Amino acid sequence: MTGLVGGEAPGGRGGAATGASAPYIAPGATLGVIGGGQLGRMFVHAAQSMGYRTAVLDPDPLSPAGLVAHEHIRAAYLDPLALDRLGERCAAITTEFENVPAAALATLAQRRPVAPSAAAVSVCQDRLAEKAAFARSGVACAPHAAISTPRDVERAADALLPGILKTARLGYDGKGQRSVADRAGLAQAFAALGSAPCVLEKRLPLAAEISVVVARNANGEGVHLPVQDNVHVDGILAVTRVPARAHIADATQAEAVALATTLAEALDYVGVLCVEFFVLADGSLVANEMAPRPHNSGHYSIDACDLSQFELQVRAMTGAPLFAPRLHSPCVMLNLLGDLWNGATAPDWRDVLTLPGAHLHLYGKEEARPGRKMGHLTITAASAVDAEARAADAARRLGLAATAGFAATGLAPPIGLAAI
Ligand code: AIR
Repeated sequence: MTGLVGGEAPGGRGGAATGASAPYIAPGATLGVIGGGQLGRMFVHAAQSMGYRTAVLDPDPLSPAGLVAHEHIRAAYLDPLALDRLGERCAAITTEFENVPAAALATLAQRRPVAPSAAAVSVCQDRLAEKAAFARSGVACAPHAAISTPRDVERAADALLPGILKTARLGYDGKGQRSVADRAGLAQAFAALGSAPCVLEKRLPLAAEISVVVARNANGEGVHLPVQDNVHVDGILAVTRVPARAHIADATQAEAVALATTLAEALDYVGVLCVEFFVLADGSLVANEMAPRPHNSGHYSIDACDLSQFELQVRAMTGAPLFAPRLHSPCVMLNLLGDLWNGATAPDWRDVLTLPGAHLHLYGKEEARPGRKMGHLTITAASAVDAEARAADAARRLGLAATAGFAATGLAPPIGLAAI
């Protein structure tokens, strides 16, 4: 199950689907996505390569997905005319961003298949609802408390400190999060987050962070990508390795897949769902959060698997057969954040493009801001050792290895090259 392949979800009726009862939407139809960021852009690429027309709803005239779709509806997510037009145009609709209101999906669902459902998305959009869903499925998560008022700040249990204060809604890529050491810090962080409803989570000693991307269709058939081994720097994903490194036991990975599958089934989920887990020192798993869409940690699947998370998103929403993705090349994915840009000037990519197995993905974002995801680089190789060495080389060539916090990724300078 683990190692080089993904698989059929345990307990699911996965693998090649036969006798599917949900309607199949054939190529030629238009598929819609609400949200026009990089995840929407990679969905559009996958849908187009499979012969679908595409429509994107996003207010930003320069949204990465809007720029490449057949049609870009430039309007607010809840604009009734825009939703009407999307519903009229599209045979099925999906989403790509937690900021897309679930109500927009609910409106469209009156008319067209929407995957994932508004109900599933709304659970994933609210950290408290998400933790309640974990609890209902018997999935452990970090000790936590709701913090909505100054009184909650005073009353929070000492045992939750030091902790991390996270806004209950709308946080992504490290946004809406503050590390807090003590109660005074908690009060400051709550004020800094605009006194919005928050969740205080106890800071746990992590041995590793992993994630599982599952895909499930309307017939209840599920598959998953191989488990991702992730390293975050400053709350933003920096590096994903697949296969996971040796300190993440096969049994731990198998358990993560089983838990992610249980959650997808409990939500009666249709589409692509990513569940992030903390691995504690004793190998036990604690669920961190769920994303109701493809995930940054699954981007490697475009270049390293025979079925990508974006193609899975298309297949799940169109009722096409699902098969278990197979990792054909060990890989390391490096995120390319706006910090690498010098003002409006991008790095000179030529140096990194000389590396065999380097797959560069740039999202076409106009403005490079620190911490903003501008692209990613996946290095595929014949062995995990080679992928690791070449990724370290790529990080050095890009100047990534010299950035603050990069040492935490564990990517060592390649043998034979001067220490970074
Ligand atoms: N995204 C969604 N949740 C987490 C992330 N990273 C993607 C989506 C969204 C885009 O990031 O594709 O549309 C927003 O990126 P930005 O840089 O414009 O904030």
